[in-house]
Amino acid sequence: MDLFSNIRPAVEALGDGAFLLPGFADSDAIIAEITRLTARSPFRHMTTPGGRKMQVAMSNCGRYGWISAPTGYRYDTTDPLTGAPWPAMPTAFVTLAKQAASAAGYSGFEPDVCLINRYGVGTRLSPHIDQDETEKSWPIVSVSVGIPATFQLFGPTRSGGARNITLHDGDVIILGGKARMYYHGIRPVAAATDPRIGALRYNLTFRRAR
Ligand code: MD3
Ligand code: FE
Repeated sequence: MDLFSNIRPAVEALGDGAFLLPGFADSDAIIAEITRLTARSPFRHMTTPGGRKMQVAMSNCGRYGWISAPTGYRYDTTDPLTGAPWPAMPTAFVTLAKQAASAAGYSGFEPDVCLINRYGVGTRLSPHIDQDETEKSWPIVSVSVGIPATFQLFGPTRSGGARNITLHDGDVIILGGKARMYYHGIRPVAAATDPRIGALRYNLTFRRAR
């Protein structure tokens, strides 16, 4: 313990390379950026390779965007909805992701993707592993905004059951190490209201795709 512990962010180790930074992010500024970014590349419900529409509405910013399509999952520099490149990643987003990664012990993180997820009440994200990135050794940095959600963190398989972690407005989690390849999902979002955005939750995931 030193005299400066009060100005260091709280870092809660969740085990296996996962960390929680409660309230680390300035969600007011993030909401303003999401509004601006999604005026250019709007939220849309992507179709899975199995032919189902995803409940989560998505967009991206950065050099690459994550896309689900009937032909499969991929990262692409072009937004298939607009035919244009994804909007550039705001410098404030890059700084936030780098600082969060550093606080969790992952220095040198340079994200080239920011996937922007939008959840309404009842929206869920089924357990999955994020494995479409060429470079899988970098962590993923996740930022939650708006109404809370229950995040489920399984292990390398779904059979061992999950830890339930409530993610609140401004919370950041960093998934590195072994946890980077763990199954995870979001439980159906419970009814709640955020004074700025209403009954919505946004999540940013900063990734290194290539
Ligand atoms: C654990 N998003 O976009 S973020 C996703 O809240 C995704 O929108 C959720 O899962 C959301 O792929 C959860 C937290 C997260 C992100 C990546 C992970 C947890 C992770 C990668 C490995 C393990
Ligand atoms: Fe994921």
